[in-house]
Amino acid sequence: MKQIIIHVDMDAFYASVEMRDNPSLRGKPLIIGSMPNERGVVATCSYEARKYGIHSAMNIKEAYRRCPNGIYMHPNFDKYKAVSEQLHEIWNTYSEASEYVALDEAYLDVTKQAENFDGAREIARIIKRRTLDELGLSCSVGVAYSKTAAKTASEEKKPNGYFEIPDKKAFVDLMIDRDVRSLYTVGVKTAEKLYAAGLHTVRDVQEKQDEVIRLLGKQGHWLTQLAFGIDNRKVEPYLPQNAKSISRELTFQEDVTNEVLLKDILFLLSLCVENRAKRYGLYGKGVTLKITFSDMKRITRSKLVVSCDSAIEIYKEAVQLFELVEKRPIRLIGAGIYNLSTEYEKQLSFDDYLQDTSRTGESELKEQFDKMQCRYGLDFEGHLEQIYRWDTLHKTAEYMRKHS
Ligand code: TTP
Ligand code: MG
Repeated sequence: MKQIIIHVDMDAFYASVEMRDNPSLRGKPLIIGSMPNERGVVATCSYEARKYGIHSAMNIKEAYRRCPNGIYMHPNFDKYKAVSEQLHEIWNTYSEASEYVALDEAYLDVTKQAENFDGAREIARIIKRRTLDELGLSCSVGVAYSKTAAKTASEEKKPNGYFEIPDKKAFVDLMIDRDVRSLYTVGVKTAEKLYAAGLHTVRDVQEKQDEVIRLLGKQGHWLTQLAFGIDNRKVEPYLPQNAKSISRELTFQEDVTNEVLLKDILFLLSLCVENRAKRYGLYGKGVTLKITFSDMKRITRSKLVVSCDSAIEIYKEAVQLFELVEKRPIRLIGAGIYNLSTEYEKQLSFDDYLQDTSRTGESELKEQFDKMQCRYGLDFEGHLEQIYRWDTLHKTAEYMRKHS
């Protein structure tokens, strides 16, 4: 079936929102992420900052070396989330199905509404216009016959871009002499494998299909299809229960060995996970613990549980997993739930008849809050909103680390 797909992607999203709300930041190299004196990375940066070679996921120290005069800011996720919801309203007006890929990015199936590429061009124009007029933000839009081509098109003229790729031939003509990296889903590691085998361009992938499949297996098959512009995937509307997991993690400014502190942090992370799970009405049938040690070795431990969405349950399971982990200095710790479902599944034991009243673990929760108040002198229970926020959670954790 013929499809017409729009891919929308906001320009320098977090940075643009901050510049919109604070005109003194406009036209300057603005870097959103960690602070230069902290550990961490760049989330994104303004196009002015990109001139210094700064990009998403770059170590913040490296960014600072390149641009010491830049303006550095922590992200404000609550704000970006709110903007994202306003964007969804605009996008949903014009599409049959909207697949949100990130806060600032979506695929829109406009096959019906647009009828043809002229119609899609008009929808794209309206979306760009409304995004600017109503939200004060610019975006780049691609219109194409497939998801990959639409994504490629939206990147083609960034920022504030518009580009069309009407059919496979147009896609192949555009891509044929480009580096394999320009085929989306080819990351650094895959590219290295291809380069090592002498395959550099999309043309090489087209001409040496067997070789690509031999090197990369299933992914190789998908790549050879892409090299010919073949991608029949449909736009999958976002449903919260399709999310694979809900988790939160935290990187310390200095490595931590204190187990009491680490468990207390697991409790705060569990509160954040609960908050998100409840917002979407989701239960997890598994709990995960994630750790990065000081030498960057990463581990994930997980455990199947009865349906769970409460902080105290997540916390208790995560602590059990934690007890089994080797004791070494820890750089990052995270907790989460997976195997999500919108249904609460009751256990089949007799105890469960009592469950609806005892399940929430009210008294255990209270006890944990009290213990932590004694340890750190902070009223956690009265400041849950701050715990849920990434930036204040970070500050709280650092305070706890210094006072433990
Ligand atoms: P992107 O759309 O990849 O980047 P962007 O919108 O900032 O810039 P561009 O104009 O190139 O599209 O990601 C959207 C947001 O997601 C970005 O503003 C910040 C966040 N993000 C991270 O936090 N870490 C990352 O590594 C990336 C890539 C993005
Ligand atoms: Mg973007």
